[in-house]
Amino acid sequence: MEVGILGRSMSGKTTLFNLLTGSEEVTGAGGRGRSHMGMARVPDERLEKLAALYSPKKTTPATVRYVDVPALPDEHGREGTMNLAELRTMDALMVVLRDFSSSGVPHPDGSVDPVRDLAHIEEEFLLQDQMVVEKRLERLAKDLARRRDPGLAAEQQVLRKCLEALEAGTPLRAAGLDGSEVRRLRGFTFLSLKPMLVVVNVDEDRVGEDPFGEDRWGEWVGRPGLGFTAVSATLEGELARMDGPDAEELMADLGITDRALDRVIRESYRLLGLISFFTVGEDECRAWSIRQGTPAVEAAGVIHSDIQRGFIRAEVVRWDELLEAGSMAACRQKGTLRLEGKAYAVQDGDVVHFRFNI
Ligand SMILES: Nc1nc2c(ncn2[C@@H]2O[C@H](COP(=O)(O)OP(=O)(O)O)[C@@H](O)[C@H]2O)c(=O)[nH]1
Ligand SMILES: [Mg+2]
Repeated sequence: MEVGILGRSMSGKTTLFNLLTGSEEVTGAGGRGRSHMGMARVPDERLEKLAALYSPKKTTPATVRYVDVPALPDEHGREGTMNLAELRTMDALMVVLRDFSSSGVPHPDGSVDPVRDLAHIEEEFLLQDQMVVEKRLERLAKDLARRRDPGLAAEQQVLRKCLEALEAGTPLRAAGLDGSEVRRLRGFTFLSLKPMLVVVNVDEDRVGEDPFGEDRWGEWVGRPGLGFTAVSATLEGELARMDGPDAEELMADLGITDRALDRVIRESYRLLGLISFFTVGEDECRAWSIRQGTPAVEAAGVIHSDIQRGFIRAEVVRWDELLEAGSMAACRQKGTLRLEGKAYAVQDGDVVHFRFNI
């Protein structure tokens, strides 16, 4: 599962990518053109508390994989078109919008306007998706004239619904498609269907404010499949370079209680449709990523294919019930430890011990 980072050049993509993933890629004009991949750890208080109970040798959080996808350079080496081919391969997108005023950093359009920049990107996505839909519908009409094929007819029906939405300026995320329709569309890798996190990179002195309360954001906030968060890449960089206590002092001075980067990662994870279950023990406490609704036997396979193959049952307890009881054995005595079968849909926050036999 990958999140592609996109946006205008000099909006802070690479700065944020480095902070999220602990990378050291070149920022500014020098870093243009090439994309790079890195992993961010998903901050999770539940895992930290479980680790405090078990004092394991190793604690392994869930991760989100980010790809910094800059625009393709034009023939003069300046910002060209979006790298749509690469963005199409991503599971979710994170668009970085410049809302900081620094005169030292030129905006490619000469003025700072994050809502305009977002609208341009969305328009381009709609246009690209519409071209794909129209081309496919033409082909389908020809094929269906030659032979009736129920599969193709169903595809045509879904694509007509898509075309109607796109012509009305509605991204496919918000087109009211149901699960089976979305599955049918998977092969098209539509850009406007991808969940998207909108990250507004604000001036340092505005970190305490909520920019999305402003009128200009009104028509965007609350749209399906979109998440919104504000960060100051500069401030996050300063906090990252500080020791824990110093960082906390600065945050207290600024009146902020949580780290914007943590919010970005958690929100990315949510938009990817991922939830975490935990395994615990003296060797390792670990968070594992699954999609909502994953049956226990498949969740077992995320850990190891042998555990999936030899699955007998899952012993499950909620993370907070385990913390309260102090051990799996105590949960068993209290009756909070459940025995679940293959089909059990593993829940976010479940601590699972798989019984298996190979
Ligand atoms: N003042 C200010 N400058 C920033 C901020 N974020 C990034 N920059 C600067 O803007 C320039 C472009 O940043 P970069 O991350 O390379 O942008 P990219 O082209 O989107 O990858 C660099 O010189 C950064 O130091 C910010 O929040 N505030
Ligand atoms: Mg860059």
